[in-house]
Amino acid sequence: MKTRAAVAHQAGKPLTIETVDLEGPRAGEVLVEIKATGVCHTDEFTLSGADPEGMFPAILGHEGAGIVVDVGPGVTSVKKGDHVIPLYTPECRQCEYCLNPKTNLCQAIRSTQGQGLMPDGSSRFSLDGKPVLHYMGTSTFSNFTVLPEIAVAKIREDAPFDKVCYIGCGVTTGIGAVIWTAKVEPGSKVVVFGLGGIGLNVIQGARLAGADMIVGVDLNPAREAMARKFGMTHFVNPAEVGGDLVPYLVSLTKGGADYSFECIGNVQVMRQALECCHKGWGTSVIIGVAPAGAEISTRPFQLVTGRNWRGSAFGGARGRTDVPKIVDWYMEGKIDIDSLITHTMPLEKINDAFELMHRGESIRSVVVY
Ligand code: NAD
Ligand code: AHE
Ligand code: ZN
Repeated sequence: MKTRAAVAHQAGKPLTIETVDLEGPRAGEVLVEIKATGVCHTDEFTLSGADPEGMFPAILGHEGAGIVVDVGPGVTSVKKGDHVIPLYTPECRQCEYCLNPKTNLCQAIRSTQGQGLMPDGSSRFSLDGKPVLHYMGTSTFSNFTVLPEIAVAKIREDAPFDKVCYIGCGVTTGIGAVIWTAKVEPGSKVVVFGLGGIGLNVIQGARLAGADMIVGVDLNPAREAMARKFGMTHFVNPAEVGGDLVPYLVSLTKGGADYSFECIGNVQVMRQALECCHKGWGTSVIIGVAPAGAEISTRPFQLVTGRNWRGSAFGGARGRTDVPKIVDWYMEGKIDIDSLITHTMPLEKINDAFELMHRGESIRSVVVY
């Protein structure tokens, strides 16, 4: 079949809207009509050329929602007409990782996914007879996409696609990092670095977890109002702190953060996020994705004296199990998604979403097909 898609032909160049060829689903795969997709900073990261796994031409996008329109042989867990959210972290429920409660990082299809291919090693997308690569196993910047059955979460049918698509990455990543990765306890002091599409969801998660103090750190003063609405109690703009940010935050939190979260992808900030944690027990969670070649550093003494450094992918969520629950939380009014979706646009205007992000004007842009 033919499908409209935004194609990334080259790093650093705008996406181009094209009609591409899409092969139907093979065994264990499903064809999904994407109804809406968010644009995450990770899409911009890969498009910029900073992703060591970035390959072109590809169809980016990993924060979608849609409807199953066809299934390949052997598919049993979803059927035509089901509403689904694509999962860049699948859940096969069989691999060594899925069977270990300590991780959500299903590895069943990770190696082919990282090469922009379906699990059988081929691409379903092509243009003028030449293959176009998948991205993060999802390629939601295409109106129709093919996914492995283990990479879709079935969701309730009354959930609006143009809102719950954000659960496909940002919402789950931010809230999940608080409740599943860090397991923040009531009364905690939390510091969040970067108040964009992820950091604001960390703030929302910290409020849900019952944190007492939620400090937000961002260079963009326009982030303060939205962050306060989501539960931030103190705002810090590093550009306005005279001197070193770390002692400032340690003093503000009266000894250091119980938990900090880096939601930017900046290795210098990652160090600050670790070092502002409380001696003896503070835990810092890296969520931000850093460019190829970047490395983190700190004095090992920071860890010897009880600070913990960890990371979180997709908020520690097991997609097929946890994503439908988060959709329920949204539908029950327990979490806010609507306020964070600051812009919507048709696929033809998708490059505007990247411009708005660069200018710091959007929290989340959502493309509606
Ligand atoms: P975003 O662009 O919406 O937000 C980033 C925020 O950081 C902005 O508000 C910006 O003003 C702020 N910022 C930039 N530099 C700063 C600095 N030096 N100090 C303080 N604030 C600064 O991006 P996003 O969509 O929220 O994504 C954030 C990061 O999380 C990205 O690196 C993205 O790739 C990553 N991410 C990771 C996962 C995961 O599973 N680990 C999932 C989604 C996104
Ligand atoms: N490809 C990059 C790393 C990108 C990365 O860390 N991706 C996150 C999700 S970001 C979503 O917005 C993730 O889940 N990583 C786990 C995984 O297995 O990819 C690189 O550095 O090579
Ligand atoms: Zn993302």
